[in-house]
Amino acid sequence: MKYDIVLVQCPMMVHFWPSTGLGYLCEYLRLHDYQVKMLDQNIDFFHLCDNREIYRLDNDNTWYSEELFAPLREKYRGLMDQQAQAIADLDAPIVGYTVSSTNVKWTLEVARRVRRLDPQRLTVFGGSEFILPESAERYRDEADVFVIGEGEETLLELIEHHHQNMPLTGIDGLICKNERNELSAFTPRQMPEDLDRFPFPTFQEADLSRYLFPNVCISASRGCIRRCTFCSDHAQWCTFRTRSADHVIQEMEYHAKKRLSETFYITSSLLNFNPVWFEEFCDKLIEKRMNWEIVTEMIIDRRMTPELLRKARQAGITHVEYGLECGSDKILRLMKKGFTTQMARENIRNTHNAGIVCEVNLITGFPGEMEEDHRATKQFLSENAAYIDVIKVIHACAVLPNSPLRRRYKEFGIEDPDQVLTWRIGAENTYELRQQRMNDLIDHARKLGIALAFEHQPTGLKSYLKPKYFKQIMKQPWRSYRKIRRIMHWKKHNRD
Ligand code: B12
Ligand code: SF4
Repeated sequence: MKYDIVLVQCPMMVHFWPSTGLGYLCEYLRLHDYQVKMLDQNIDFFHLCDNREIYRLDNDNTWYSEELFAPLREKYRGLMDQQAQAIADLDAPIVGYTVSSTNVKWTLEVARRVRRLDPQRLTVFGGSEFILPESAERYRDEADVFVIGEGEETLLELIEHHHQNMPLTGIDGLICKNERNELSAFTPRQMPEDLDRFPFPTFQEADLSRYLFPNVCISASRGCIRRCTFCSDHAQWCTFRTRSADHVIQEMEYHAKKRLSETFYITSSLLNFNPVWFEEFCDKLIEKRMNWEIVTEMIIDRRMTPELLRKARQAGITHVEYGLECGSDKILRLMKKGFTTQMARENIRNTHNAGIVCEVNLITGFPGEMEEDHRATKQFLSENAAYIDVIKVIHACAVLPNSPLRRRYKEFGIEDPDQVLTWRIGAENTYELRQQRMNDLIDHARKLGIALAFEHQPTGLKSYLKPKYFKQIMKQPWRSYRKIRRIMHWKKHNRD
């Protein structure tokens, strides 16, 4: 069979669902009558690798660090050859790879081999490693074309140009190279306002039973309405756009029918970006009486009234994750979180009281955090322990590339901003101190009997959740709720 493009995902990416990003690209190209082949070499590898431990989110450092990755490269040399051959055997003039920080090393190995096997193929890189045009410079010798940011329209135009033997220069959102290996100038693409114009991923050719979770990961919007200083979400998507409630529900209906599963993970950074949209979404779900269970992320917002949260529960939202970050109003202001501790207190209590499992994320050592701010966070946890069901992740503050914290590091007094984890502000804020505060919060939460899912250590995420229970929660979130405290290694200590 002849294809217009083959889209590849190399290891290591989560094995929970097929790639949402590639799903969108496939669907959009098919809508325009192109023949697309999606190759998930990540899930193939997951099923044949003899050490599943490397797939735990805790072990993500294996994939970042050259020292840890080198033995894998050696061990799986033969497999990489086979994967490259499988791509080269397909009759497709373009090979597109989805590249993220965790699969970049393996992708480079496979892409180099494919180029050696057939130098005529056009190699295209896109994905979360290509949020900003600077990434093209870093990987300039590894691909012919780099798609920066949202991929649907840029990739479509690229294929059209390639088909007609037209030059690729001048396509917005893309960087290509000339004969002298120089990178073309970059013009960002104007993002379409209406996200419903992109058909949702159907993964029609994928064997969904090979993935860990019984349903797909649904993306309800792109970007964020907030601009928290430590976050890089805004750099990736620039504008905030949302799909209609009907379009999201259609996707759920499609997959519920196909997979006979009623559980969904909706990721969009925030599902309650607009309470009017959110209420309409809940009303429509209640009307449908689908009995679905939804795990999602939301922002703390004063407009989330107890009534609206009760409606959310009625609509099937069983788990909500909030980026609480800390319990100090001064630090929340510096982070530009857009809420106060008072609002957080109300949202958290109302969420729990509505019968929704309330999860929070915490960050220690944000620039400016003093001992009294750290104490305020502990105080917040003490006062709200009965309503915080799970602390999902505790992070020592990281300076993420592309975040405002990285761009404006001088304003924050950060001395070595390229050290994502180990940056410092003199002796006042060091990695050791941030970790010390993280461990102190962990001890404090333990005494309060609040369950903890992950903590972020230098070796990566440390999980308190055994994978089999994680799977169980995703399968039946609400029914597993009562087991959560037993599942986590921590037991209730001091609570009533
Ligand atoms: C949901 C999510 C998750 C989910 C899983 C998502 C999934 N579908 O499997 C969970 C919670 C499991 C997760 C885990 C992790 N995540 Co995550 N996650 C996200 C989040 C919030 C949304 C991703 C998403 O679904 N987007 C929607 C789809 C439509 O967008 P997309 O995948 O980017 O694809 C578009 C473009 O990138 C482009 N594109 C993609 N591929 C290709 C390929 C080609 C050829 C072309 C042309 C274009 C193209 O076109 C697509 C359509 O427009 C993003 C942040 C964000 N808001 O985007 C972070 C994000 C992707 N995660 C990130 C990280 C670091 C992680 C972890 C490593 C964290 C950790 N330490 O454990 C893990 C491991 C992830 C992995 N590699 O497998 C980083 C990646 C950074 C990087 N440089 O790669 C991000 C960007 C967050 C951040 N700003 O730090 N994550
Ligand atoms: S941390 Fe969350 S709320 Fe803040 S900008 Fe990032 S995605 Fe949005």
